Order: sequence, then C-alpha cells, then structure tokens
Amino acid sequence: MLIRRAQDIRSSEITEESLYWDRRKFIGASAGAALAALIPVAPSLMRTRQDEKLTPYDSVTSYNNFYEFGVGKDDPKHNAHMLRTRPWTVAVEGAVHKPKVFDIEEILRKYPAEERIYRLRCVEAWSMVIPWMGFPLASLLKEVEPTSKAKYVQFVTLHDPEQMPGQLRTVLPWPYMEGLRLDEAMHPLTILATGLYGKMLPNQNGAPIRLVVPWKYGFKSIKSIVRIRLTDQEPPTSWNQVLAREYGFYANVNPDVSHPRWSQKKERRLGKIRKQDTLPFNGYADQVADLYAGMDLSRYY
Ligand SMILES: Nc1nc2c(c(=O)[nH]1)N[C@H]1C(S)=C(S)[C@@H](COP(=O)(O)O)O[C@H]1N2
Ligand SMILES: [Mo]
Repeated sequence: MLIRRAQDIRSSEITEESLYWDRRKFIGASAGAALAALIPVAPSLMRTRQDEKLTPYDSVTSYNNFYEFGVGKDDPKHNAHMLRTRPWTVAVEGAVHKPKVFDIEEILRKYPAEERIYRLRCVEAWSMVIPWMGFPLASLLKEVEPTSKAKYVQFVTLHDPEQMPGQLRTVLPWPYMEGLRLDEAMHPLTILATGLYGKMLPNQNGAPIRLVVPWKYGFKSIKSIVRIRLTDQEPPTSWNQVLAREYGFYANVNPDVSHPRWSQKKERRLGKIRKQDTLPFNGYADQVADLYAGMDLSRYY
C-alpha cells in the first residue's frame, strides 16, 4: 500500500501538487513509522523534502526537452501523443551472462515503483523538483548478471521517425544515446522511472521508462529507453557526438565548470523568479562525490 505501483493509481486520483501533499500528509499521519521503515530515505532527499517545493505537475509535464518531438520546450507536450508506449520492450544485453528482452509489463510487475523526490537540473540552467516513481537501475542490471568485462552501460532511445517526427531533423544523431560508468549505473540513487506524481509517466517525460540520474545534468536522463547495453569501453553519447567541447561523458552538475557559452553557478527553479545557487553534484555530493575521487572534474566534465 505504501510503496504503490504507478499503474495502480488512477490518473484522476491526483491532479496537482497540493492534493498530492494532502495525500502524503495523510499517509504520514496514519503510518509514518511504517513509511520510514519501508523506504530508505537518504539525507539529501530529506533536505529536498523539507526545503524545496515540488514543481507543479503542469510545469513538469509542459516544459520539457525531448528533441524527438521538437526542440521547443512545449513541443513534447503537443507532439508526444504520437508515441505508442505499448507494446514496448527493453533489451538488456552486451557484457552480461543472461541477456534478456524485457516486456515493459514484466518490468512494472517485477520492479514495483517507489517514490523518489529528486531535483532535475538541465544544462541550460533551469531546474525542477519532481516526485518520480521508479526503481533502482541496479535491480535490473543484477538480474542479467554483468560479466567481469562490463565497465560501462549504454542506453538507447526508440528510433522511429513515424512516431518521433523530430528524428526527421538532424539536430542530433539518432537514436538518442547516453551512457554511464558501471558504478554510476549501480549507484542506489540511479533509477529507472516509470511514473511521476504517483501516475504513469506522461509521454513527454519519457514513457514508458526513462533514466533518472539526479546528480548529473538532465540530458543524461535518457527517455523512452529500448536498449541497455553493457560494454567494456566508454560508449558514445548523442550530445557528446554533436558538441564534444560542450557536453562531456560525465556531465556531473558542477557550478565551478562553466558551459563554454554560459555560467553554471546559478539556476532558475521553474516557477520561481529569483535564481538560486547550483550545488555541486546537484546537492547529492554527500552520496556520490566519492565515485569521482582523484578525478580532475574540470577535465572530465
Ligand atoms: N531521448 C531523449 N531523452 C532526453 C532528452 C531528449 O531530447 N531525448 N532530453 C534530455 C534533457 S536535455 C533533459 S533536461 C531531460 C528533461 O527531462 P524532463 O522533460 O522529464 O524534464 O531529458 C533528457 N532526456
Ligand atoms: Mo537538458
């Protein structure tokens, strides 16, 4: 009951963040201790919960980057209905003992979504706070048993210009591709999201399944994934292929490393007027900074 699966929640049940919080308060009052026992909440998530308001549902679902549906922020909302999210499969393959093509229904059944409130910061210096529904990517990767050769994980979005007309334009090399080092992929903060605000993921946010890596710039959080491939080499990524000087493989949120065309020191939280400071690793440094011990983060940006 407390860790609810996204598909168990009717879309009429929650329509906006204030109602959402009322529901949370109710759950908290009736079963606070049980909730605390069931969901391990990391310290920086606690901080998010205390100080940072959720970005309204309407903003989360109407101000998006999803170039497969156009390069304007409101294009995905208008065009993403063209994407058919069923049937849908995700192939997990490469350097694994048990490669497998998962049906999305099996994933939803086997890995019930739990709620994670994470900041998402775009490299373009806007940010949101989103109650995602998802599960650790590590769970899925463990099921296919990575071999000792697996050092990186590549992610690939659907490639179908009929459903994704933005792919007819050459703004990016298609399909959209991203990658993580294996330890980043296995980190407990890294999730595959299947919902937000307690509902199924809207198409414009990357239905039916997308990555969320909260300490990295938004472009690492690839949407509408059809393939996950474990590799021994650093995999190519779309943004790095098109503009290597501007978008590195690591893409950790870093206020001290400017994008070549703008500073990364501040960010605009959607719905707020005044800009706020961007935190190292997007505020998750206490949990992830040790992944990069000894690395020159101005070189490996
Ligand atoms: N397939 C795909 N994934 C993508 C993108 C994209 O254009 N195509 N845009 C990225 C960028 S730049 C950001 S900031 C986030 C935005 O996620 P949101 O729309 O859920 O806020 O998605 C990322 N994932
Ligand atoms: Mo972004």
